[in-house]
Amino acid sequence: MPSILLAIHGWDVQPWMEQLKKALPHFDLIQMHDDFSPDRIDYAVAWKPEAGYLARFQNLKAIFSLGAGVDHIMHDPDLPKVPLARVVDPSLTMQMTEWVVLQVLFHHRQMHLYFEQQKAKMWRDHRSQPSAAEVRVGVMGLGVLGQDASRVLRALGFDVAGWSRTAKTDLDFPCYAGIDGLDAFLGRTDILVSLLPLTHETRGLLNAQIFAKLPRDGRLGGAFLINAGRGGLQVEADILAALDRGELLGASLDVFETEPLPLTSRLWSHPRVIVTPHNAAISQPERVAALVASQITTLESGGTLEHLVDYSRGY
Ligand code: NDP
Ligand code: OXD
Repeated sequence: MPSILLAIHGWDVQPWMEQLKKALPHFDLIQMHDDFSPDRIDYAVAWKPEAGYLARFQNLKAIFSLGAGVDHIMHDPDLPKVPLARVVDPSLTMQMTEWVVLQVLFHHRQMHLYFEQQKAKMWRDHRSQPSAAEVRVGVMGLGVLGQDASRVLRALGFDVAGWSRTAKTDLDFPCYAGIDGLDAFLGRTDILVSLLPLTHETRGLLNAQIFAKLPRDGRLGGAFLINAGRGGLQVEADILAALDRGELLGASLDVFETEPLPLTSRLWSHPRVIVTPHNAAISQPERVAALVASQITTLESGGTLEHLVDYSRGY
């Protein structure tokens, strides 16, 4: 009977155990604290495993990230180089699109201002509201999540462009690629949305130099940052400084350099920052366990895995 190890930190293991048992009734499910021989393990399902932990399983055939991102696994220098698959789930994608659209609309419709006014019982229409078509949204990362968010933002009428590592020729909106395309992309972006993976190339990318290149003369009167990729993409001190200088007029952040966001962070109380607790799109055990089960069943019957991570790219 093949064995699956649940290498899960920071999440409740029980729902994963229950759903995997349901989806793979003929597999042995093993938890980290169980007494077992490492040679027995065929597969690992993982969320934030400790560095070095997976190296002891000599007969591992594949690792399944329980999230769409894999930086929480890839950071391990001793990671066994077996196929690593990640989550691609239409329901998770839709959750992320909802979150991104909510944040874009929040800034587009100047909701900070109206929340403040409501507190003061003030009835005041500030200035004409630009139409979505007048607002330039720039989506960094045109993968599964970035493309879906772009699709819905475009359906709402926003003037969307995208940026990715490699050039895209099959998308029907302006796309920029690589470092060479970055300045032109930023120069036409009022609302910057980051849906990038965290890799050695993207770490710290959302920094002061980038914010300084965002236009201040757009119809919203300045630029906004929205990041749901990973906290390691952003330099939080630079975000706060850019907000203080007016280079950024607002920010929506779901991910942080340190999670949970420390109580001492000024981001918590900044009047122009929206903080959500890394829950823009959550992996649901009942859905993700079924996807993992289908991948394992395919592999066991001689097929190939989908949604594999490219170790050389880091995502
Ligand atoms: P994909 O792998 O499908 O897409 C990644 C995109 O980023 C691709 O378009 C890729 O370019 C681009 N990219 C990667 N490196 C670079 C670079 N150096 N410069 C420019 N572009 C780059 O990932 P997903 O869309 O599925 O997910 C994106 C991230 O979202 C995840 O890695 C995870 O960190 C985060 N996430 C956050 C969640 C949350 O709740 N906050 C939930 C789920 C995911 P190319 O197209 O050329 O390959
Ligand atoms: C993910 C996440 O990567 O939840 O799926 O952040």
